[in-house]
Amino acid sequence: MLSSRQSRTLTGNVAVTSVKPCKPAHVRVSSSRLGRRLLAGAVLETQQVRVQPVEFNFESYMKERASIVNAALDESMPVKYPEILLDSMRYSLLAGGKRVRPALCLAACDLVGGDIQAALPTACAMEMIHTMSLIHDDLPAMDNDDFRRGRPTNHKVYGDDIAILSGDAMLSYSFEYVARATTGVPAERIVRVICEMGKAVGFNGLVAGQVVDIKSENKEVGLDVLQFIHVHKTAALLECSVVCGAIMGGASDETVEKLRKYAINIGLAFQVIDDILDVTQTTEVLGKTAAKDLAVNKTTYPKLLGIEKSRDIADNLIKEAIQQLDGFEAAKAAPLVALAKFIGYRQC
Ligand code: GRG
Repeated sequence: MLSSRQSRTLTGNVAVTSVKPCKPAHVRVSSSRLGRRLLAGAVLETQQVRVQPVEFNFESYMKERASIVNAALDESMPVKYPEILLDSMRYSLLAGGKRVRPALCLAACDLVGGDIQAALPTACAMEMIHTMSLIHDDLPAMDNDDFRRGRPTNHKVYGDDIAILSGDAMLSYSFEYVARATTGVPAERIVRVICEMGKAVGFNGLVAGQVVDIKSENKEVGLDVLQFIHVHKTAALLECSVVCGAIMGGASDETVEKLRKYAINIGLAFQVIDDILDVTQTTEVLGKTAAKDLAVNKTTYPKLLGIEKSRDIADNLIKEAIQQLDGFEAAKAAPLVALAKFIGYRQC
């Protein structure tokens, strides 16, 4: 469903429609509506979860982290022969996006006392895996979408063949990049991270979630199946981002598992909110086609439970996530608290 403010452009010989990109986190966090919700959340959580309030500028934090990650991503993938492949990979990887997964990865490393440089290649790898999953998700054989991050999808510009292959190349490169570009970290941590990445992507993670999602289209599915889809398709990579950041930062096993619980909660909340935004936001705000779930008759949280109940579930998941941070020094936990609240109250 396209909004009237979209403009028509021509890419190659394919007529496409461009929309304004979904603005990065830092732009929207300070909007007054979200600001009020964040404030309300902070009061609630300080009463119930005992995380002490601290001064924290989320907007400038995300801006700084996104610029570190964007520079590293740009450098990680220079244009070379065959140019069409690297152009296609860079087209999607450097197209913006909120950079939530790399931010979580670096914040977890920070929280456990690590140097963020130790986790930077892993943070970039999270964005590579996320981006390749979006490229494949948008293909005609899957969700068949024309817009992503406010511009025509990869296959609309480069064709299905190159989009498939650039996703494949980006996935394999994410593993190579962690192994090759991580410095000053014991090899054992790197192996653990690569193992977590494999688990998050494959038949225990994104691919499993996507398969069940596709096979559930046009079927009546219950909350258990829907939760399986969300936990695997979306939460797995958010979990991987947090856990791998903590491992690279040298966290104890106990801390890694505490942060895993935080991440699974925000991961599930992320997709519940995504379901709500699909029916409450416009294509222009989302930077991707709105009301898509309705159009293809997908089961979602709002469809099963209604928007208000879905909103309550997301609120509780965010609250439970923040509870896992109880016991950490408040100033150090502030970025992960703010990221959880952002995920729970985002508008795109
Ligand atoms: C082989 C890894 C691999 C994947 C293939 C296609 C597929 C299997 C899985 C689909 C995974 C998918 C697209 C899940 C949706 C996750 C989601 C809610 C994406 C939106 O994330 P945002 O809002 O997007 O962070 P930006 O653009 O801001 O980065």
